[in-house]
Amino acid sequence: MADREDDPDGRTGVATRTRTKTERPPLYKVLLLNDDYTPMEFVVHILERFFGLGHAAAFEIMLTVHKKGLAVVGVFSFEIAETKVAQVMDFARRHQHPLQCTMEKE
Ligand code: TYC
Repeated sequence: MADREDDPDGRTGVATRTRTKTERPPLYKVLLLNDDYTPMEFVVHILERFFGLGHAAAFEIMLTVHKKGLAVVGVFSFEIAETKVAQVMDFARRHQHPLQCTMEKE
């Protein structure tokens, strides 16, 4: 390996060190944003349907978004968060509501 034409000085090689620390995958917050047009019941329905929240919890989060401008709806792995955001955005668009949902690394 050390005398190959593409490695005349033998400075490259295969890393063999074993990593013993297990890194946990990063988590992502899914955020719901307020707007002036999406009906409150529609937002509650979205929270029940895509986030598995009960009616009371869904209503409470919807009200927090309405009053504060945004709220964290849940924390997920990248792929799950991405799927939730896509489901919400798609459902809102299909019903012609301007509801916005985004994700942010925790
Ligand atoms: N502000 C909206 C209204 O008064 C309700 C609303 C709540 C919209 C939460 C978006 O993410 C949202 N109809």
